[in-house]
Amino acid sequence: MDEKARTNFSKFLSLVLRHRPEAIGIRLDGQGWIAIDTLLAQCCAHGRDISRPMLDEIVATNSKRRFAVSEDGLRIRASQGHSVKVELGYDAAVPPDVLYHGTVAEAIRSIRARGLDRMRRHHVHLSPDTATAQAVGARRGKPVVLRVHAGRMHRDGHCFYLSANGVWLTPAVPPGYIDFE
Ligand code: HQG
Repeated sequence: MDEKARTNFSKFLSLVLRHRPEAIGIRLDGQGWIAIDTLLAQCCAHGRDISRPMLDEIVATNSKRRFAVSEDGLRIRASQGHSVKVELGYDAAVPPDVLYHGTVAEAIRSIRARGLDRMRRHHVHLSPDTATAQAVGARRGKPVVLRVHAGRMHRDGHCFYLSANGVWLTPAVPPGYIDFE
């Protein structure tokens, strides 16, 4: 598979494993898992002919490790980023003192007023380093990176989770924990 085909299929997988499983007639379980056999059969039935080795290649090479295969090798799910209702079951974790959020200038006024909102996802997504946050913001325009005082938030009783692919998740970040300069 070339890079373009992999990206293309990875986007399709993100769509069905995070947002629109019904687009290919599958149902995710409560934790977001689907049997790989079922997934591949339904992909095929909807004009996407993907073999198991191709799927494994995408899981292994995905730059953000977006997808996780169960230990028995039978099921797959997205590690984070869902808009459909799932309970990923990550344990609460203690975050580092500072985490970063990549956004764009247009969003700053609203973020100053009401903090970071999870918008259409389950959580606000925070990155452990500025380079990742820059890349996240750059998806929408010229990136602006905000510093989030995660350690202080946690001490104040806010919950944090660490996804299987290293993204920090929290329900919301009030404006008092954000550095805007
Ligand atoms: C912004 C990608 C106005 C927020 C990335 C962001 C990440 C506000 C947008 C992952 C706001 C939501 C998540 C407020 C937040 N007012 N705008 N109060 N609060 N926003 O895509 O963090 O490729 O849902 O700054 O790499 O951009 O999908 O979240 O710009 O890891 O694997 O509202 O998605 O990963 O956008 O990205 P998103 P995000 P994947």
